[in-house]
Amino acid sequence: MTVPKYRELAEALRAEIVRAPVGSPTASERQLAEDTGVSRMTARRAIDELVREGLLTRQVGRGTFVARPVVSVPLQLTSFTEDMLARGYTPSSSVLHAGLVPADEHVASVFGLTVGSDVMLLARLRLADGVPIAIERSHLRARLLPGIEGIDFRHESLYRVLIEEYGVRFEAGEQVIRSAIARPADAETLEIPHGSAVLELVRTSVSHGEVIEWTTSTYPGSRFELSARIAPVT
Ligand code: 16G
Repeated sequence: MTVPKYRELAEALRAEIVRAPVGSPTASERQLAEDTGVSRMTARRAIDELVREGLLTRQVGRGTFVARPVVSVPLQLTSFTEDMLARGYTPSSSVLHAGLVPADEHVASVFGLTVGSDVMLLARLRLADGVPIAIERSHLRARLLPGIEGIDFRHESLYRVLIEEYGVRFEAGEQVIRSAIARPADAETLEIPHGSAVLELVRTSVSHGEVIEWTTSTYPGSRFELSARIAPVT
């Protein structure tokens, strides 16, 4: 079965759009047709498709713009892998750092350990359909997770490993959400312009009354949004 030309073009554009800041203008039909050597009709149909998907928005007399963050996740104690799969994206990771490190004062106080105790530091770039979505820096209580420093997290979900290899299931968690400006190195890893706004989510997860995970996730503000169910005060 052959893929219609406009679909192919829409696919190529989708990859560019998810990397572009919300609100930025996209090429006009005419420009797109010229640049890619397709007919204006094909260019129009490709843009129509992306407008239908909600990735682009048309503003009469002004042009077409990148519409909204691509990934929306609920505020729940779920994993990146689960969140992305539930939204139809293919998750993947690249490991930036994995190994035991001595707890500094802050980390020690989060885990209730003495300064200098071994904790596992796992830093990963998380991607959805190959697009960088977050940098996650996880500190883990190494003493309860023997051998975790030897696990290859390129193709593994941390939460799956915790449940299946160590029997650790989280019963509670706390999440702090704050805005920040991307550190220059993070901006490069996330492929966003220097000085971009990011969301930082700091999660502390507890199992059997002990903090097991303390993770800071840094998301580009342009590619990500959070949603939460709100309930009336009882
Ligand atoms: C989520 C969690 C993060 C956790 C990760 C595990 C937030 C803000 N953070 O990204 O704390 O370490 O999932 O994902 O939601 P994984 O099981 O796919 O490795």
